[in-house]
Amino acid sequence: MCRNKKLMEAFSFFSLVTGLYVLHSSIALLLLNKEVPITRGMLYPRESETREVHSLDGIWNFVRSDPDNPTQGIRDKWFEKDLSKSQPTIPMPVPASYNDITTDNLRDHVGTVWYDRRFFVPRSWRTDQRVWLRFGSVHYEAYVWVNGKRVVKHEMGHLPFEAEVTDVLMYGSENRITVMCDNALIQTSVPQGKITEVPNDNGMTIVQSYTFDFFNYAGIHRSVHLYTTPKTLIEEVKVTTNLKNQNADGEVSYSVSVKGSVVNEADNDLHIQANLYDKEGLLVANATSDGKLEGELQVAEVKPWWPYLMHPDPGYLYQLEIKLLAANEELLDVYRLKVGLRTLSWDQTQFLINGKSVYFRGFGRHEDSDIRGKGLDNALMVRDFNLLKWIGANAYRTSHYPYSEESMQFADEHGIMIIDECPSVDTENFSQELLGKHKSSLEQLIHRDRNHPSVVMWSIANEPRTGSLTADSYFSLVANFTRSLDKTRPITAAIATPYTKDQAGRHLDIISFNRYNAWYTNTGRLDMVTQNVIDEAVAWNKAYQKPVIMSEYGADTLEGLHIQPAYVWSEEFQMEVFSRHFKAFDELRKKGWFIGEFVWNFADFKTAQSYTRVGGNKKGVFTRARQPKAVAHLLRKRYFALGRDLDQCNIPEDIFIYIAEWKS
Ligand code: GCB
Repeated sequence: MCRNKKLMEAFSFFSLVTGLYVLHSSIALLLLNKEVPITRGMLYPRESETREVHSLDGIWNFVRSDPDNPTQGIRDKWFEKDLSKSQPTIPMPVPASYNDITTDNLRDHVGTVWYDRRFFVPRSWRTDQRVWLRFGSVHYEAYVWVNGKRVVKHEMGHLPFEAEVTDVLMYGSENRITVMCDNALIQTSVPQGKITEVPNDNGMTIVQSYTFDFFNYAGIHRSVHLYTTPKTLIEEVKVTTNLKNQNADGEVSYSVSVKGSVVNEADNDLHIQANLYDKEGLLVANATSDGKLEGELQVAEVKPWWPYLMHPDPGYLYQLEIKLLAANEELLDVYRLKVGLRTLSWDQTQFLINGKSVYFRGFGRHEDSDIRGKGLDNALMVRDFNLLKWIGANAYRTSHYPYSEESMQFADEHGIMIIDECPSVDTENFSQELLGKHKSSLEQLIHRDRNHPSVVMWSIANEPRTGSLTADSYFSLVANFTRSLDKTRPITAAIATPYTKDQAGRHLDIISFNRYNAWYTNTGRLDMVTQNVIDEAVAWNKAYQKPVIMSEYGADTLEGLHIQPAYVWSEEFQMEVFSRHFKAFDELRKKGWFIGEFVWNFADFKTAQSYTRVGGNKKGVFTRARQPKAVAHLLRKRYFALGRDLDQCNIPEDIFIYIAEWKS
């Protein structure tokens, strides 16, 4: 009797919880489509006859705030004088994450840190021009002062921000820049995290948690520049391209916005002279626009931008020169940028570039390396592109945030296609405030990257929790907002929610799914990979009738660990997991709508501490030091074999080593 009562109680509690869950997922939170701030300016700093660029990279002074008193520096106005006058400072490289630089535990610091340095501004800069201060990225939130005056505040890592500092600088003299950076992630930041206060051996302490696995590196991650522009300047350039007559002719449409014009827009006599040069520096097209500051350039016998291995001359770039001229033809400002001419299109089964169907062979990646963390490092970037080309990849996804502008330019040059992802990871607890920030991250990303030929798709999230009705309306708003900013590229998101529960796929143009067969599901069961991958891809396609990509698969692998027969964490296991996926992909390719495979991950990377990680996430095909694991050689054979079969590329001579003369 008593036992039965307990059972009844347990049952009714269970029904209550289930009921609440069902209620929660069937009532969508009402989300409104509110405006988000629109980014202005922010052209990548480039020198020209009207512009100078000065780098502030180097060794800065650094202070870690007391985690229990993160706002002390603001209250005590540390920005009013050199930091060293308020606190003992340590040297800190810029750009770099601060976490792995010192030998004490700065790594796990939560809250604010401070940077400052002095810099000289030449007397010549005083004359009739503007000076701008631009950060490539500070993670996560940044407050910036120049000579004690606050000039800008920016929230969101991995994206640039700038401020005009003309009036706060002292010319012909030394100046001071102070930056406060806060790495705290909360439920309404992008990405999300949680801050809790928990007891430790000394009382209470602040703990940062987050659901994604990559380490929350922080600091001034990319270069800091000062640059000058004329008073009336080219503020923005937007470029779209098109190919015509079976790719024989090309068209570049440009539109420019100008800041600081003295006359009002309507009777403005400013105009744009646009010149397009080929790689040899020959002028191939030019146009002079009227007061609308926009126009088209027609390019005969165009050399289209092609992805690596899809054409013998991939990544062909022209140089677009934009000259802003006054009514009397006086040259006011000049800005130059590289432009690749290509078309993108997609339908229910395929994605095409220049009219040719694309099969993506790529990677999910991270900006991550020893010591620097997520700090920009040109040596690492160039090494990574060498490895991408060596292995025959034609694409990567900027999992799980925007990568450096320098790497986007490099991808343009080398013909590597990019699925450009905003910093929304494991998105959950959908709220109006989060929606605003998420949209803003996409707005900033698209503003920054819209002119890159390498960017072929936007990824609006990684593994969002898309099982609820709120997710349905949330992603409908995010996807439509993205489309309103750029109609020329398709939209995807890397989804891990089972297709039976997913509410976001219908809002996408291309379905990407992440799944770890034989790793997180059916661990060690190599016999449970191929059919599961086929079945899941087929089900996604059936559910939405859209092209499908497998955007993540893989297995953690400790380089040098060999176990035969294959066993989890060994090099043999990683190779077998890959090969079972290859088999599934080849079956899927025959179906006509499966358009790409992306390994997780390009290289091993650092994670938060966890008992599932030995020194970080080891699913890399390359080690963190960028050396190949055994699987890299296998993948290289596959990627080149696909390149040969699909795009008739040449196979590198060293790819098949001599073994023996085969007798048939
Ligand atoms: C995933 C995530 C990725 C992780 C990966 C893993 O699904 O998208 O960020 O690193 O799994 O290895 O757990």
